[in-house]
Amino acid sequence: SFRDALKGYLINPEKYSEDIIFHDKDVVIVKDRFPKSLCHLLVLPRDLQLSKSKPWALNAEVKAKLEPYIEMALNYVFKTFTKEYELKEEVKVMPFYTKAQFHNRDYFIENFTQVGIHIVPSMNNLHVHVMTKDFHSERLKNKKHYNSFTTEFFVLWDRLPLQNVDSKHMEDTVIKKSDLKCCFCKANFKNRFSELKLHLDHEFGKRFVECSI
Ligand code: GMP
Repeated sequence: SFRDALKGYLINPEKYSEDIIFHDKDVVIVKDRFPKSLCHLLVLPRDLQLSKSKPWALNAEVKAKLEPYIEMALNYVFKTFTKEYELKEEVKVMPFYTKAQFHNRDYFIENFTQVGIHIVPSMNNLHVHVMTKDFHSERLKNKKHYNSFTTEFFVLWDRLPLQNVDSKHMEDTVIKKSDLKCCFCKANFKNRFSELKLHLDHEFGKRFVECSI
Protein backbone atom coordinates (compact mmCIF):
# COMPACT_ATOMS: atom_id res chain seq x y z
CA SER A 1 0.00 0.00 0.00
CA PHE A 2 1.08 3.66 -0.34
CA ARG A 3 1.53 3.62 3.43
CA ASP A 4 4.62 1.46 2.94
CA ALA A 5 6.22 3.79 0.41
CA LEU A 6 9.04 4.79 2.79
CA LYS A 7 10.16 1.22 3.43
CA GLY A 8 12.28 0.97 0.28
CA TYR A 9 14.59 3.70 1.57
CA LEU A 10 15.38 1.64 4.66
CA ILE A 11 16.02 -1.61 2.86
CA ASN A 12 17.80 -0.32 -0.18
CA PRO A 13 19.06 3.25 0.22
CA GLU A 14 21.57 2.87 -2.62
CA LYS A 15 18.67 2.57 -5.03
CA TYR A 16 17.28 6.01 -4.17
CA SER A 17 20.35 8.21 -4.40
CA GLU A 18 18.31 11.10 -5.88
CA ASP A 19 16.06 11.38 -2.82
CA ILE A 20 18.56 10.46 -0.14
CA ILE A 21 20.93 13.04 1.27
CA PHE A 22 22.62 10.72 3.80
CA HIS A 23 22.58 7.15 5.00
CA ASP A 24 24.57 4.86 7.22
CA LYS A 25 23.77 1.48 8.78
CA ASP A 26 21.27 2.98 11.27
CA VAL A 27 19.55 5.93 9.63
CA VAL A 28 18.43 7.33 6.29
CA ILE A 29 17.77 11.03 5.67
CA VAL A 30 15.56 11.57 2.65
CA LYS A 31 13.91 14.54 0.95
CA ASP A 32 10.17 14.50 1.40
CA ARG A 33 8.74 13.74 -2.04
CA PHE A 34 5.75 16.01 -1.43
CA PRO A 35 7.45 18.77 0.57
CA LYS A 36 5.09 21.04 2.49
CA SER A 37 7.79 23.71 2.93
CA LEU A 38 10.73 24.71 0.77
CA CYS A 39 13.08 22.47 2.76
CA HIS A 40 11.47 19.32 4.10
CA LEU A 41 13.40 16.20 5.10
CA LEU A 42 12.51 12.93 6.79
CA VAL A 43 14.82 11.14 9.21
CA LEU A 44 14.15 7.40 9.18
CA PRO A 45 15.65 4.82 11.56
CA ARG A 46 16.45 1.70 9.55
CA ASP A 47 15.82 -0.91 12.22
CA LEU A 48 12.60 -2.55 11.02
CA GLN A 49 11.30 -3.26 14.51
CA LEU A 50 11.83 0.33 15.62
CA SER A 51 10.40 1.51 12.30
CA LYS A 52 7.08 -0.11 13.20
CA SER A 53 6.74 1.60 16.57
CA LYS A 54 4.50 4.56 17.40
CA PRO A 55 6.34 7.84 16.83
CA TRP A 56 4.67 9.58 19.79
CA ALA A 57 6.13 6.90 22.10
CA LEU A 58 9.78 7.52 21.10
CA ASN A 59 11.77 7.08 24.31
CA ALA A 60 14.81 8.96 25.57
CA GLU A 61 17.26 6.25 24.53
CA VAL A 62 16.07 6.11 20.93
CA LYS A 63 15.84 9.89 20.79
CA ALA A 64 19.46 10.22 21.90
CA LYS A 65 20.56 7.91 19.07
CA LEU A 66 18.61 9.89 16.48
CA GLU A 67 19.66 13.34 17.62
CA PRO A 68 22.98 13.56 15.73
CA TYR A 69 21.10 12.73 12.52
CA ILE A 70 18.50 15.38 13.25
CA GLU A 71 21.31 17.90 13.68
CA MET A 72 22.67 16.79 10.32
CA ALA A 73 19.26 17.28 8.71
CA LEU A 74 18.91 20.73 10.31
CA ASN A 75 22.31 21.73 8.98
CA TYR A 76 21.27 20.66 5.51
CA VAL A 77 18.02 22.62 5.76
CA PHE A 78 19.84 25.74 6.97
CA LYS A 79 22.48 25.54 4.24
CA THR A 80 20.00 24.84 1.47
CA PHE A 81 17.57 27.59 2.36
CA THR A 82 20.18 30.27 2.94
CA LYS A 83 21.92 29.33 -0.30
CA GLU A 84 18.77 29.58 -2.37
CA TYR A 85 17.03 32.53 -0.69
CA GLU A 86 18.02 35.94 0.57
CA LEU A 87 16.43 38.05 3.24
CA LYS A 88 14.92 41.36 2.09
CA GLU A 89 16.60 43.52 4.63
CA GLU A 90 14.29 46.47 4.21
CA VAL A 91 11.36 44.52 5.68
CA LYS A 92 11.79 44.10 9.41
CA VAL A 93 9.42 41.28 10.23
CA MET A 94 9.73 38.06 12.18
CA PRO A 95 11.23 35.52 12.11
CA PHE A 96 14.27 37.52 10.96
CA TYR A 97 15.02 41.17 11.59
CA THR A 98 18.57 41.17 10.26
CA LYS A 99 20.70 39.35 7.71
CA ALA A 100 23.02 38.36 10.53
CA GLN A 101 20.14 36.49 12.17
CA PHE A 102 19.20 34.87 8.86
CA HIS A 103 22.75 33.60 8.39
CA ASN A 104 23.21 32.54 12.00
CA ARG A 105 22.68 28.79 12.08
CA ASP A 106 21.39 28.59 15.65
CA TYR A 107 19.07 31.56 15.28
CA PHE A 108 17.76 30.27 11.95
CA ILE A 109 17.08 26.81 13.36
CA GLU A 110 15.46 28.13 16.53
CA ASN A 111 13.12 30.51 14.75
CA PHE A 112 12.46 29.08 11.33
CA THR A 113 12.57 25.28 11.46
CA GLN A 114 10.62 22.57 13.20
CA VAL A 115 11.38 18.96 14.09
CA GLY A 116 8.66 16.54 15.05
CA ILE A 117 6.22 13.81 14.18
CA HIS A 118 2.60 13.48 13.17
CA ILE A 119 0.62 12.18 16.09
CA VAL A 120 -1.29 9.94 13.68
CA PRO A 121 1.18 9.18 10.89
CA SER A 122 0.03 8.58 7.34
CA MET A 123 3.03 6.37 6.55
CA ASN A 124 3.82 3.10 8.31
CA ASN A 125 7.56 3.55 8.76
CA LEU A 126 8.65 5.76 11.64
CA HIS A 127 9.84 9.12 10.29
CA VAL A 128 10.78 12.44 11.86
CA HIS A 129 10.03 15.63 9.94
CA VAL A 130 12.80 18.24 9.76
CA MET A 131 11.67 21.33 7.86
CA THR A 132 11.61 25.07 7.42
CA LYS A 133 8.47 26.83 8.59
CA ASP A 134 7.61 28.70 5.40
CA PHE A 135 4.85 26.39 4.11
CA HIS A 136 5.61 27.86 0.71
CA SER A 137 4.98 24.86 -1.49
CA GLU A 138 2.76 23.77 -4.34
CA ARG A 139 2.45 20.44 -2.58
CA LEU A 140 0.56 22.06 0.25
CA LYS A 141 -2.87 21.52 -1.23
CA ASN A 142 -5.48 21.33 1.52
CA LYS A 143 -6.45 22.08 5.10
CA LYS A 144 -5.25 18.72 6.35
CA HIS A 145 -1.77 19.29 4.92
CA TYR A 146 -1.48 22.66 6.62
CA ASN A 147 -3.01 21.78 9.98
CA SER A 148 -0.99 18.59 10.24
CA PHE A 149 2.15 20.76 10.55
CA THR A 150 0.80 23.79 12.39
CA THR A 151 -1.42 22.42 15.20
CA GLU A 152 -0.74 20.06 18.10
CA PHE A 153 -1.19 17.25 15.56
CA PHE A 154 2.50 17.96 14.91
CA VAL A 155 4.34 16.92 18.07
CA LEU A 156 7.61 18.75 18.52
CA TRP A 157 10.63 16.55 19.15
CA ASP A 158 11.29 18.08 22.55
CA ARG A 159 7.82 17.09 23.77
CA LEU A 160 8.33 13.37 23.05
CA PRO A 161 7.41 10.87 24.30
CA LEU A 162 3.70 11.36 24.97
CA GLN A 163 1.99 9.01 27.40
CA ASN A 164 -1.17 8.34 25.45
CA VAL A 165 -2.93 9.70 22.42
CA ASP A 166 -6.55 10.13 21.40
CA SER A 167 -6.10 9.49 17.67
CA LYS A 168 -9.74 9.96 16.82
CA HIS A 169 -9.86 13.37 18.52
CA MET A 170 -6.67 14.35 16.73
CA GLU A 171 -7.99 13.46 13.29
CA ASP A 172 -11.62 14.49 13.70
CA THR A 173 -11.23 17.61 15.78
CA VAL A 174 -7.73 19.00 15.59
CA ILE A 175 -7.19 18.53 11.87
CA LYS A 176 -10.68 19.10 10.59
CA LYS A 177 -11.99 21.71 13.02
CA SER A 178 -8.96 23.88 13.78
CA ASP A 179 -9.07 27.24 12.03
CA LEU A 180 -6.42 27.96 9.41
CA LYS A 181 -4.03 30.45 11.00
CA CYS A 182 -1.10 32.09 9.27
CA CYS A 183 2.16 30.76 10.72
CA PHE A 184 3.81 34.19 10.30
CA CYS A 185 1.25 36.75 11.49
CA LYS A 186 -1.41 34.48 13.09
CA ALA A 187 -4.20 35.93 10.92
CA ASN A 188 -7.20 33.61 11.08
CA PHE A 189 -8.58 32.37 7.76
CA LYS A 190 -11.10 30.01 9.40
CA ASN A 191 -11.82 27.48 6.68
CA ARG A 192 -10.67 29.53 3.68
CA PHE A 193 -7.72 27.54 2.39
CA SER A 194 -7.20 29.30 -0.94
CA GLU A 195 -7.11 32.67 0.82
CA LEU A 196 -4.54 31.33 3.25
CA LYS A 197 -2.42 30.12 0.31
CA LEU A 198 -2.41 33.56 -1.32
CA HIS A 199 -1.61 35.13 2.02
CA LEU A 200 1.31 32.72 2.64
CA ASP A 201 2.74 33.63 -0.79
CA HIS A 202 2.51 37.27 0.23
CA GLU A 203 4.11 36.70 3.62
CA PHE A 204 6.91 34.74 1.96
CA GLY A 205 7.53 37.39 -0.69
CA LYS A 206 7.66 40.12 1.94
CA ARG A 207 10.61 38.43 3.60
CA PHE A 208 12.51 36.36 1.08
CA VAL A 209 13.75 36.56 -2.47
CA GLU A 210 15.41 33.88 -4.56
CA CYS A 211 19.15 34.36 -4.93
CA SER A 212 20.20 35.39 -8.39
CA ILE A 213 23.11 33.31 -9.60
O1 GMP B 1 4.15 12.07 6.82
C1 GMP B 1 4.58 11.31 5.73
C2 GMP B 1 5.41 12.12 4.80
O2 GMP B 1 5.95 11.25 3.79
C3 GMP B 1 4.61 13.19 4.07
O3 GMP B 1 5.20 14.46 4.34
C4 GMP B 1 4.69 12.79 2.61
O4 GMP B 1 4.80 13.90 1.76
C5 GMP B 1 5.93 11.92 2.55
N1 GMP B 1 5.93 10.89 1.50
C6 GMP B 1 4.89 10.13 1.10
N2 GMP B 1 5.31 9.24 0.17
C7 GMP B 1 6.63 9.44 -0.02
C8 GMP B 1 7.61 8.82 -0.85
O5 GMP B 1 7.35 7.89 -1.61
N3 GMP B 1 8.88 9.31 -0.77
C9 GMP B 1 9.22 10.34 0.05
N4 GMP B 1 10.49 10.74 0.05
N5 GMP B 1 8.31 10.94 0.86
C10 GMP B 1 7.04 10.50 0.82
